[in-house]
Amino acid sequence: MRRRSFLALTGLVAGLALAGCGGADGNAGALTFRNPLRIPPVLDPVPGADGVKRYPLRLQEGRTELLPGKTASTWGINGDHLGPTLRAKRGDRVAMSVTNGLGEASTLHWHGMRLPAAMDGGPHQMIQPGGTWSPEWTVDQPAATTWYHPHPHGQTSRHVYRGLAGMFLIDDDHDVALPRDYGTDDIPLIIQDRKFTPDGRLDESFGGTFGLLGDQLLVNGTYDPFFQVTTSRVRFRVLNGSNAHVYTLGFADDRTFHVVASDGGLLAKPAAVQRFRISPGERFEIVAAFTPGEQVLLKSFDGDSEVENGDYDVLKLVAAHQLSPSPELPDHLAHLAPPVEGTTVRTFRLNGTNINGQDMDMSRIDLVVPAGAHEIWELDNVTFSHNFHIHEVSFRVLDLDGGQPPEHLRGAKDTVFVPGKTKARLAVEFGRHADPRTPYMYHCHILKHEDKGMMGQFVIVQPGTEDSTARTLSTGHGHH
Ligand SMILES: [Cu+2]
Repeated sequence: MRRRSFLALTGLVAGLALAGCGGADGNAGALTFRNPLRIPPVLDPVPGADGVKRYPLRLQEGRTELLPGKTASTWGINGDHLGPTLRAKRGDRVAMSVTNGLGEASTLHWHGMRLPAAMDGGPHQMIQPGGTWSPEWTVDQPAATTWYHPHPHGQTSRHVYRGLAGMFLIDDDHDVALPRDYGTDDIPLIIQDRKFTPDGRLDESFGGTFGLLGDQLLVNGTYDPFFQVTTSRVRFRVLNGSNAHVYTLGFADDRTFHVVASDGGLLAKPAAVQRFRISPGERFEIVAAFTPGEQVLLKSFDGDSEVENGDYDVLKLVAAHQLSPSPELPDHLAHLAPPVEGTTVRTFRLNGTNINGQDMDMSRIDLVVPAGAHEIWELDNVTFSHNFHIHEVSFRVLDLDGGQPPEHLRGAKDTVFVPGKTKARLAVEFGRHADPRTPYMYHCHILKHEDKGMMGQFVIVQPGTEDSTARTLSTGHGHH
C-alpha cells in the first residue's frame, strides 16, 4: 500500500516534470487565439451646465459567453461583464452616480485616485440594493492608469471575480509623445485569471491560502484573444485585475520593450525590460515595437512565488503587413522629484493574514496621519506572499529586501508586491483632504486576504490635531 502510493506520487512528479512547469497550472500551448481582443468602450461623461462631468454607472447582473458556446452568470457595470473605461483630465470636476442593481450591497472604489475619504468607495461607503451613491471630486493628480472595483468588507473577492472592474484613465496637459489613440495603439489589458466549471460557468471555490488561482486567463473579458497591431509601436496599459494571481509578463521571443508608467503615472524615463512582474491591483504601461507581418505571443512566465505558478499564453499580437509609423520613444517622460523621506517611520508586520497582529476592525482607526505628510512605511512580510495597497496616496519604493528596486519600480505607485519572507520600504506621500471621521484603507490586495481582514484604516487630519483625533468610529457595521 505504502509502496503503491509512493509509485503513484513518483508518476505524478514525473508527469509534472514533463508538463514543464513548476505548478500544475498554466495554459501554455492550449490556445488558438481566435477571438479579437475586446476593448472596453469609453463612457462619455454627460457634461453639466456647471462644468461637472457626470458618469452614470450601474452595477448589474448579466450573462456572458466567456467560453465559446457556454454561458456564465457574470456581473458588470453598465453591461453584463466588466465596466466601461472612464476618462477624465486633471482639473476636471467629476460626479459619479453609482446605482446598485445587484441583489446585495456593494461599493465602488476608485483605486489609485487621490480624493476625499468619503468619495473613496471603501467599505464605509456601502451602496444598498437599489440605492445610488453619488461621490464627486476634482481630479488632481498626474496622468495615470487607475481602475475601479468593489470594496465591500469581506466580499471583495466574489464581487471582483464575477466581473465588477474597469479602468479609469487620467489625462493631463503634460505633452509626451506616446501612443494615445485608445483602441488603436493605446490598449487597455485587464488580465484576470478564472477557473471554469465543465459547463463554462465561473468556478467560485475561493478555498486555499490565496483563494482562487485560476488556470485560464481572460484579457478584457476575452478568452483566447488576439490583437491586430496596426502601428509600429503599441502602448499597453496593463492592469492585473486578478484576485491573487501574480504574472511575470514578457514576449515569447524575449524581445526588449519599455515600461513607461507605473500605478501613479509616468516614469522619469522609459525602463527597458524583457519581463516584468505585476501583482493584483498594480498597473504598468508598456510600449512594445512590432515589425510588419509578424506574430508574437505576450506570455506570463512561471515564477518562484506561490501565486505565480505555471506558464500562460496571454495574448497573441498579429501585426498587419503595413504598419502606421509611431512616434519614437522619448528619452525623457516626466520630471519625478526624488522621493521625500519623512521622519515618521511606521512598521507593518505581515504575518499570516494579519497586519501587526491585528485583523481589520471597521470601528478602529489604526493610524492618524497629518494632511500632506511624508512618511516611511516599512513592510516586513514574515510568512507567505502578499501585496500591499494604500488608498489615496502616492508612494515610491525605496528598497525591496534591502536592495534598490529595478528601474521600472522607481516611479509613483500605490500597490507593491511583497513576496514571502521579504521586506519593502516605501516613501509615502499623503494627500490633503482632512476628514477625521472617515478612514482610508491599507490592505493586502490578494482579495482572499483582504476579505479575511488583512486591512487597516487611517484618517488624514489637520496637522496638529492628531492627538485629539478619536481612534474609534461608531460605524453601525459592527466588528469584523
Ligand atoms: Cu495577502
